[in-house]
Amino acid sequence: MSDTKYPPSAEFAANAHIDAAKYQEMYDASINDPAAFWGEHGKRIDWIKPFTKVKDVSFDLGSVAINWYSDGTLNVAANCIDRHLATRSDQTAIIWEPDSPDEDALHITYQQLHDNTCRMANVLKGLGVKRGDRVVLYLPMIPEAAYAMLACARIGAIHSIVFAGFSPDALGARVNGCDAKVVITADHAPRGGRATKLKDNVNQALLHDVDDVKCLVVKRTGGQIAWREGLDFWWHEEAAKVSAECPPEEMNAEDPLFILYTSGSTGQPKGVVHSSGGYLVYAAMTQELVFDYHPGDVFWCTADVGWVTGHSYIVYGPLANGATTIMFEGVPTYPDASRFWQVCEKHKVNQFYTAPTALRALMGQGNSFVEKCDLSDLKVLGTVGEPINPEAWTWYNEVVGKGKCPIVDTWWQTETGGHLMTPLPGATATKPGSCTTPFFGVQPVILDPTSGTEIHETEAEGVLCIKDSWPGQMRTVYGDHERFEKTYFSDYKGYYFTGDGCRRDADGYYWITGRVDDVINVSGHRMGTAEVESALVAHAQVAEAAVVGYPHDIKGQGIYAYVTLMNDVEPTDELRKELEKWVRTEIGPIAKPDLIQWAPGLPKTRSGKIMRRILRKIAEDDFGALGDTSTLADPSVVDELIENRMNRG
Ligand code: 6R9
Repeated sequence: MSDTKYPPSAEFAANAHIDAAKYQEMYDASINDPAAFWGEHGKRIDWIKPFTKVKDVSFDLGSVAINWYSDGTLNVAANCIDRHLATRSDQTAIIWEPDSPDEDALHITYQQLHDNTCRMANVLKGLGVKRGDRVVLYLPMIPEAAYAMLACARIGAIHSIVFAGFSPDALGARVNGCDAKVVITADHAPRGGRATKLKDNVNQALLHDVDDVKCLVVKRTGGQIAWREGLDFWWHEEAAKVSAECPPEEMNAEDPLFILYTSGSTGQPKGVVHSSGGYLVYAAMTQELVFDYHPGDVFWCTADVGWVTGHSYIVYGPLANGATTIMFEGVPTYPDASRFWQVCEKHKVNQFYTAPTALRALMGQGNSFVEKCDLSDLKVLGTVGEPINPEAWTWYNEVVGKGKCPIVDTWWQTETGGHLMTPLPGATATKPGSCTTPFFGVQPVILDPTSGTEIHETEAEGVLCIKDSWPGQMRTVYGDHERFEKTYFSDYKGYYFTGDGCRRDADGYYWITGRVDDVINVSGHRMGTAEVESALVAHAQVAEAAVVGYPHDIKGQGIYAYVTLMNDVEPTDELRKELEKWVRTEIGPIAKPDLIQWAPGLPKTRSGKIMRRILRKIAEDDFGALGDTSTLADPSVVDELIENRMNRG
């Protein structure tokens, strides 16, 4: 880990929203009087009925309740669209860049965004969607995804986006899980030159017990699809029948804006619920200050709207600020490894926000792909999703940013709604690999994992918790508040538990060391090992499975599965391929195991608990120090597993 510091240039700091002195002053104010601080910043957005209460929060187990601005009313879509129309109706809100560079980009103005969102809202109403109903979005990265999100917000419906890379089964579980009224999808989703048959996936998902769910279909490619007469509707046909005006519903600040499923350490993914008021204040404020966004800038977050990063930093944050935001349908390496940089040049991107896994993949292709593009408009570079290794950081800084663009390494989670720890580009001297210091109002604490007590020394290492609430915090797990309390507030009483391990250095800088639970981070995407295991054991020939992460050059972590087969089943390469395919169809391509090791036995304690610590060590090819194995029921299985390990060097 490097301790070299990279301070912002004096010129950058002078023109930034926040410099070092201002950061300190505002941070102190945010901690000393949170109600006054957030009361002031709550005014960033427009309220129909202004709030009088700012914060009403309890982290006490049994009565966890998180409320911000709770007597205020607003409409999120009106904040992201209508309030800009007087001054920016002709300004581009969304630049859509298609998968193939041969297809034209679209520039969608705020007025067009208004009209299309209203049409979508009216179509949804026509399909019977009412305030409080759930709508599932299963869409490519196309403008209709933003219209659909904002249309739900406009009529007070709750959206739940399912990443288009998820399988029909995963989609079905999420449609069922929130009892959705309508699914919005597209015929096919082009990505990296290949097309996913989204509508067919929806049909398969709805074969279960929700086959009366209506489906609104966007025509993206005109590809072949199976139609369910009476249940399926073309977006372009319905849009032509409705008005481009739809009055925004007056919503309470605490009314849910969306549900987003995310992986945890146990069981199936949980539906993270975000609020309307607090979430929007927090997304808007972080988008402006963390990226030092100024009016007229072009902002590009390369995430997919299926992840929280896309929610907060493609749609809600930028649009609440009246920004120009890019929505990119493709992948970084198609048609070749210069795609990102060509898009930056073409649209004169000022702030660019991506994931370390993408940077590592592109770095491996050599500098020429970057150097042939004009990146002179770039001002700020951001990363998110996993710790960034200093090599990738340095490459990003020197080759992409030419040493003149501050890098903001933003640490946050689906649960947090927006950035919690991050540099501010005009204020913070960065260190490669550190997410540096907390955002306003955020109080990170490091706890001793065994005693659960707070470590007060500056230099510390342990589990990362947050002491008090911030407006963007998730409010509950959809339909299961008890699970919310148990997951985040029960291990360390009185704190929000992040699930991450963390080190604080002598300068008070924070370094995320990775998950301390059974969640692995594959290419910046969260995967519960339990989910992959339950997919594997659902296969008729699998008796038992244990899944762990291991270091992977590009993905950060790869998925390593130990599989015990049923008696009499031959372990063959064919079966290995079949299991890989099985997991792809059960969950989706991102869950496919990278390595599958046949395990005649798994190391278990006498009480039957799988000793994952040992499996992790073997998967890491670091079995010299396995620690105490004396509690194992049968220590000999370990030698067998080491002997046949799949990751060698
Ligand atoms: C936004 C997002 C959250 C988990 C989080 C942590 C890891 C995210 C990071 C980072 C180190 C960063 N993580 N950003 N680790 N440095 N800058 O990624 O949300 O998908 O919920 O993942 O990702 O482990 O706990 P989500």
